[in-house]
Amino acid sequence: MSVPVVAVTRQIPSPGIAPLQQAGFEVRYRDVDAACPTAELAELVGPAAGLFCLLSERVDAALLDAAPNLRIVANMAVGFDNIDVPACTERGVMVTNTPDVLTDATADLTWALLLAVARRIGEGERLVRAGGWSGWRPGELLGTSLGGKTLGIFGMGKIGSAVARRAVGFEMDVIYHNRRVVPGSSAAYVSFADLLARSDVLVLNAPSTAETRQVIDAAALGAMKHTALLVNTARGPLVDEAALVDALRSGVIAGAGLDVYEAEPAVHPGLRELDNVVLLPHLGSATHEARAAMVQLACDNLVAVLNGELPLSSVTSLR
Ligand code: 8YV
Repeated sequence: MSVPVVAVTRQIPSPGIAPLQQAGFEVRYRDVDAACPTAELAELVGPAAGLFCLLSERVDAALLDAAPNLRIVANMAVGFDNIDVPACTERGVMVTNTPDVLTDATADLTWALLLAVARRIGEGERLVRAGGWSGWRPGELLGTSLGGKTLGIFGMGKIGSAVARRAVGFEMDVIYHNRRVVPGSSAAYVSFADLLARSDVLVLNAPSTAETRQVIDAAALGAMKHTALLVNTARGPLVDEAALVDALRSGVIAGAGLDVYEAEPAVHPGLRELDNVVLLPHLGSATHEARAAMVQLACDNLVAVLNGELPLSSVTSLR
């Protein structure tokens, strides 16, 4: 029997490709710390039965047609908006993702960003680093206290729920809006209009889909409190970035913390000019522990499917 070929699109952290080699696969490893250009991707994946890919690679019908032996696309991410799932399903290709193992890391980062915005940590750090700090002043860089304020969560899945759990320690009231009510949640379900109107801090934790695209547009921003803060650690397309720049410039809302952008790695130039926004380079799951577990889970999914077993975490269910 021939050995299955697995293509890995870019350099991955420890444990790397070891689990795939241990499984006896032939690994085509593009050991480069940069996204794989489209033309190179088709060449890399051509003979593969399994594809290990990341957010940075677009898996579409054209790529699938260039890889007729493909049986599984294992995305090293919980989000899978980079993959044309119906095109995979039509061709009998399983799609898997890496949920759970990054939930806490992403919820922690959401809070890091939330606190950075509320307490103006970016501005303070820049002041000290630039040598511009002249000593303690009672009115310097005053931020917003969180206790007793309302945290609004858009998207109450695993990450949204983990963000909500952390709010207890900050003594915030938590409300949320979701496609459906989440049984057993201690947070209160509200309409989207109420979420916008009542949140002192609005956190986005929903996937990027046709329904969530630009859910935060000029009208939504206009419905928020002037004192409100927006935090996005989900996906950039949930926010109309140009409208957000206008809202931050004109005081429609008070501040924002962004880990994700509409057209990564591009960042709207207006955002970089503003002091009331904290900008991170998509660090949600960036801990040694979470990334190692993501690599392992993506590899485990590949091993399972290529050995004729069910994957541990699939996006599609193929018959
Ligand atoms: C990943 C993420 O780092 O899992 C996701 O959906 O956004 C991040 O945790 C990134 O997608 C890597 O592919």
